[in-house]
Amino acid sequence: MSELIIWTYDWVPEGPRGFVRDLRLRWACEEAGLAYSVRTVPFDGRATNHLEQQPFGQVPFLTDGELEIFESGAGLLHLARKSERLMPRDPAGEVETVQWLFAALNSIEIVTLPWWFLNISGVGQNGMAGWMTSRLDQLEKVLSEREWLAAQRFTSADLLMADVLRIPRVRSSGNRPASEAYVTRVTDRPAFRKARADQLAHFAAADKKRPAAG
Ligand SMILES: N[C@@H](CCC(=O)N[C@@H](CS)C(=O)NCC(=O)O)C(=O)O
Repeated sequence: MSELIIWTYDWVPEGPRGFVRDLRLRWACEEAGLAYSVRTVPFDGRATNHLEQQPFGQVPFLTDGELEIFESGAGLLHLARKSERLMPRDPAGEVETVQWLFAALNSIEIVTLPWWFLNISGVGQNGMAGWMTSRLDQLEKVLSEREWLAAQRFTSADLLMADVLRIPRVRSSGNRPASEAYVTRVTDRPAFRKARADQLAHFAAADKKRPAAG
C-alpha cells in the first residue's frame, strides 16, 4: 500500500485556522481509517514556491505514492475510491455521491465563497446575496427532506457539503434550520473533530517556530 501524504502550509494566520482545506482530506482519511501523514510547503512565498504540485500556489494537495493530486475535491474523490465508508460501491450510490460532491463545489461553494469574500471585504449588501440566498434556500428544502445527501447514509458528499456550509458568516446569513441541523450533525462526527483539532495543533505548533512579527 502506497503512502498517503496530505500537504498543507507550514503556517497560516489565525483567521483561516480550522478552515484550511487540508481539513477535508484529513477528515476523509479519519472517516475511512486510512493511514496518512501531513507535510508542508512554506506559507511565505506560496504564490510561486510549489507551483509544480499546485499550479495556483494553494493547498492542499495529496500524494499517494507516485500519484500527485491537487484540488481538494479531486483529492477527496481519490480517497473516496479507496473506501466504501466515503462512497458506496453500487453504481447508484456512487453516482449520487459524485453528483453531490460536484454540487457542493460547483453549485454552492461557487456562490458562497465570492459572497463571503465580498462580505469580509466590507461590501455588506453585495450582488452575490440574492444568488446565494436562493441556492441556500433550495438546499434547505433538500436537507429538510433527508438526513444525508446521497445513498441514505453519510458519504464524502456530506463531508464536503458540510465543510462548505460551516463557514460562520454563511451559516448566519439566514434562518435555515434543516441546514443548521445538518452541519451540526455532520461536524459532530469524531473524525471531523479530530481532523480540526489536528489542524489547529499543527498551526499552533508552527507559531512556536516562526519568528515573532514586527
Ligand atoms: N479549489 C481549491 C482551493 C484551494 C484554496 O483556496 N486553498 C487555500 C487554503 S484553504 C489557499 O491555499 N489559499 C492561499 C492562496 O490562495 O494564496 C481546492 O479546493 O483545493
